[in-house]
Amino acid sequence: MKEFLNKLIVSIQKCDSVIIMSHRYMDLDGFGAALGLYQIVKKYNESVSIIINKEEQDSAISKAMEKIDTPISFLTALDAEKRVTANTLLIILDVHKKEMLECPFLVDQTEHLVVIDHHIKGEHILDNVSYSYIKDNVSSTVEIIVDLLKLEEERIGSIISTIMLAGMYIDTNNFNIKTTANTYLAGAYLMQNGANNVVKQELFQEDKKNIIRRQKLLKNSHMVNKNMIVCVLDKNIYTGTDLAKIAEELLQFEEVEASFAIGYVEENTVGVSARSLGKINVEKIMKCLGGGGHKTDAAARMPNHSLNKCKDILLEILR
Ligand SMILES: [Mn+2]
Repeated sequence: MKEFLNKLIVSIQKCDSVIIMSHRYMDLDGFGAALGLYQIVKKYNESVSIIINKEEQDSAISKAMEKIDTPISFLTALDAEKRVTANTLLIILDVHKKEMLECPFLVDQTEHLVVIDHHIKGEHILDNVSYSYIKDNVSSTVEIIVDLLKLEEERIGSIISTIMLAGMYIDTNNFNIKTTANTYLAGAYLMQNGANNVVKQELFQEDKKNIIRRQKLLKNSHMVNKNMIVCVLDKNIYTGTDLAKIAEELLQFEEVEASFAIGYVEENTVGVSARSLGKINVEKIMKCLGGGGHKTDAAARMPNHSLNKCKDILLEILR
């Protein structure tokens, strides 16, 4: 890791500017990691920005952004496209597949590409990466960034520490999945830097109506093969985040090793969100539906399909 950090610092100093980018539908792990890394980059290069997408923003990230009390340069995809040159260092966080990036086209516009990720390496890895740090035994990208911050002996503010801690909570399902001694040490470091659990909870708070609506939908779920659960939503249109949250909640049910939430995300387009505790590879299953993702966390979108038809196809694959 020390070697990686030294290399990264050289790249940061050598390049004209640095752009940090995560995956589409960025989550708090990607966002927290970006904010933490920003603190390191800023020390060596003043020209650093983080790409955000306000149109598809997670409500927790919108709340987090309102709380940030230090100047951070955020860019839209459009701004980034104007800003990027062949001598821009593009650092990609929490993802290593081109098709999942917030702005996949940026990758072809620079010669300096670094990836930091904690997902199991799949096919379609970005091909023009200069070098990378991909460790799939680490809980979250935030955990990797905390280790870099420790090496740099860099202190971070209370709000950013809180957002980073929230990212760790998301990716570990409250320190239950992929959690090691080092995960707790990273959490401890964030607490030492002023992370606040009350503020963290505020980031996760949601509209009461939303939560109740989701809880009601959980009733429409049934077990498949004794270790998987499928929840079929009603005919209303839901967001990808709704589906993901339902799939996550289903993992709390006894005997469930993998969960699937299926519902309309647009008229005539059905979305499926899948989660696994680790044994069942849901990426493989989502690939059969034309989707993708990671072993424990994947999704698919099926245009021109009815909900019933999609449910039947999914059940066929599961059985
Ligand atoms: Mn992550």
